[in-house]
Amino acid sequence: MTASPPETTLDTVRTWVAQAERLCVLTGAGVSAASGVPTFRDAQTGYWAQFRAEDMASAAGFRANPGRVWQWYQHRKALIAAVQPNAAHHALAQWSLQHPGAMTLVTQNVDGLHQRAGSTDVLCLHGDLWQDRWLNPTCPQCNADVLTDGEPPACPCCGNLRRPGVVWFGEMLPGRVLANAQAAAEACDVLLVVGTAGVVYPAAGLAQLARRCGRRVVVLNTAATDLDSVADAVLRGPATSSLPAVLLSDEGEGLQPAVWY
Ligand code: BV8
Repeated sequence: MTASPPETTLDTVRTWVAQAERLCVLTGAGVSAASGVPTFRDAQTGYWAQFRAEDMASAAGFRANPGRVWQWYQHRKALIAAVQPNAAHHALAQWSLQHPGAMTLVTQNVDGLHQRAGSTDVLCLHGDLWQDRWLNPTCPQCNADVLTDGEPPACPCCGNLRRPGVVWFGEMLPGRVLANAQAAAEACDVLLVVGTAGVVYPAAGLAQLARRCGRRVVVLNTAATDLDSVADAVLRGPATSSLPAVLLSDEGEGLQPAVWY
């Protein structure tokens, strides 16, 4: 894709969004980066650097070492509890308020920052870091309010472990959530793909699906992604700049874009 004058691409995308009756937005870890939440593949810092995220974010990894995986999620929860949503989260929530029912927000993120910024009805493809659930089928005494104090906590009667309420690699996504996300990608006028490397499926497949249905696809990212080739336009820059510039008409005036092409 040849570079075009910054104002052309950005203004074109703004026009597409302004004319859209239905907007679908797919977000990834890059949207939370400016809040201080390491992106999924950067999340391995310090002690955790010795582990691969894919090994930690899997049922096999958890069963192999429940304590270590449980502590990794406790580490991430503590980190996320200490940060705030950023301008990207707020721009999405504000646009949705200004255009009731016109946005379907689909996220791969499990941090809950979209919801803390005020977004509602968020389709969480990969679950929720703040919701735990049982690892195995429950016994009659399994009660989330009556747990051992181990890491992970367990049912004192049958030993069933609590596990993070996220979707691990190799696990199916929640069927209704995925179906609703796919329907939104098929039916939208514009799909914004923001802050995701586009390598994790079936989430990344939403971009191809929208494209196959003749929908406008725009990728907003600080770096090249696997989905750039599917996009009608690519806005290169941080989501804290690009989303307000695209969504909020009074934003971006005189904005010095990183590069929009
Ligand atoms: C499934 C929750 C059916 C956990 C996550 C072999 C066996 C089994 C499955 C597979 C297999 N091979 C392939 C698969 C499919 C697999 C997959 O896609 N693997 C990939 C790695 C190849 N998918 C699955 O397993 C899914 N389930 O397919 O079920 C099945 C079942 C059995 C067997 C076969 C199939 C389940 C996937 C869900 C995994 N769970 N999260 C947790 O968080 O702990 S995924 C995890 O990655 C996060 O949710 C994260 O959001 C997501 C995607 O990553 P990104 O969001 O893209 O983040 P990343 O760090 O990669 O990139 C950040 C981007 O932001 C970058 O592009 C960067 O440039 C940009 N950026 C940075 N800063 C900014 C920015 N952009 C804008 N502004 C900034 N400031």
